[in-house]
Amino acid sequence: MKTEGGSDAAKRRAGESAADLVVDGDVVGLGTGSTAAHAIRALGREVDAGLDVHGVPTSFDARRLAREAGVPLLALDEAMDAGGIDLAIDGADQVADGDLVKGGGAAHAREKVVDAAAARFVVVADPSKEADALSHPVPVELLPDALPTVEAALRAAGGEPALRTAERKDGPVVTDNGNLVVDCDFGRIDSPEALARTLSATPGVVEHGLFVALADEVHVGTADGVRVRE
Ligand code: ABF
Repeated sequence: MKTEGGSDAAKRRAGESAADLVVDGDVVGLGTGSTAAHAIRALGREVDAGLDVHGVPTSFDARRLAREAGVPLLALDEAMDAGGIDLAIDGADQVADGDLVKGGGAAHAREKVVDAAAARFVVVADPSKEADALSHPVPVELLPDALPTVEAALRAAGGEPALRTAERKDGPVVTDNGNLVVDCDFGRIDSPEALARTLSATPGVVEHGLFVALADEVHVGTADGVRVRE
């Protein structure tokens, strides 16, 4: 089976490789997307086999999948009270030198909160996500009323914003948080850190999809195995 952006077998190898890192008693951040979904299903099988683990979902979709897979869940505040998140496993739209573009699933605001809170953040990807430099359009979640001012700020920062629209109905994509998303094309991003600072400082921006220096390791599923980059 082929899925957009890479083979499902490679995504499965990456997801299962990251799930193998989980040990008894861990609290695990559960990412969004088809690669992280393989990790969630693998954790569900481990739970069936007796592993004591709790998940903290990064989205409505991750929560629903974890419930189906039988992974017990904690809310973020419960997880922090219980000692924090040991490991987060999450996908990416593009990976370059450990920096990421995320947000293809419009879940990057919660993903960043959970992934950044984790003691260890493991990215799962297939080779189609790897690049020498980030160039994927950057998803930007914003307050609906701020659309015109945020679009103007993004253009002033050298980007070309496009409001993300829903595939199955007329109108824009609405995030789990009730906000809009624009995908902003900046071309090749030579300084992700500087751009991340600019985006974070823009009034009305809730969160952007640049994850700079957050990942601890990247598990890339390949045709016959997994490459781990630290
Ligand atoms: C989420 O899902 C997003 O942050 C990222 O954009 C996307 C990756 O999806 P997939 O694993 O399906 O390619 O992690």
